[in-house]
Amino acid sequence: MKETLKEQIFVRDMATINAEEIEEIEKKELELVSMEEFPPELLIKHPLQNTWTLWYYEQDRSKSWEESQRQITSFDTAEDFWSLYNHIKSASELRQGSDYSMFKEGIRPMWEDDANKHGGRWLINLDKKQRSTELDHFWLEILLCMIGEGFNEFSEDVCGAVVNVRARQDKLALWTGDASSSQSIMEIGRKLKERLRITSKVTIGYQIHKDTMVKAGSMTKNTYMV
Ligand code: MGP
Repeated sequence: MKETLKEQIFVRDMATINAEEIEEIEKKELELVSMEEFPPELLIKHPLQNTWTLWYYEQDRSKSWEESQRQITSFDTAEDFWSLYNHIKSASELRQGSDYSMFKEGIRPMWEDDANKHGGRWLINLDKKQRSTELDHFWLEILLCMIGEGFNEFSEDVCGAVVNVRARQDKLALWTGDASSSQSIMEIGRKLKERLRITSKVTIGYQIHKDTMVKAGSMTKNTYMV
């Protein structure tokens, strides 16, 4: 039974999938599990501390950057995270110029949001060959670290994460809400490097959104580094 459903669920083009479709797929899956008569305790989902929203951005010259950000769906259990993750394209399969963003519910993945406007991001630049070796696994690890509140007492400062798939170089970023909170930022940066197993020889930088916003051609300066 399950096989049949799996066969029907193929990786969808994120430009066309919508929240109702995802809900429908999840409902069908749950019905199948119930039909196999698992005891009810095995059907209880594991709640997450926060509700998270997945966003998708695709370049569209007829729309503004902001209008091109599409809210896909929100989830608040571990099972619903995996259900979503398993049904969408991996980051490395996205069209170049696209982004995925995953933010706490209520925070838009943009500098202008109240939760982001005083914040910044830890940025990881990948070189071209890392798209096939590192991108998907780094992105998944960042997502798991966020939804599992893996930054310990500093998890509250985390707003979300973004992956930019670009011809020049792909980028991964972890956004935090208060660029003046140096202890929290440094702890989050250290944890991020540890979780991704980035060696101490490689340095990553934290950039304040206000600096990124106004950069003109040149690189944004790093306010913190680990
Ligand atoms: P980008 O998608 O973050 O990086 O920003 P990319 O494509 O690698 O380009 P680069 O500038 O880093 O080399 C691309 C452009 O999208 C920005 O220059 C802005 O015009 C727009 N943009 C990106 N972000 C994250 C925002 C945002 O938060 N708010 C608004 N208004 N525009 C944004």
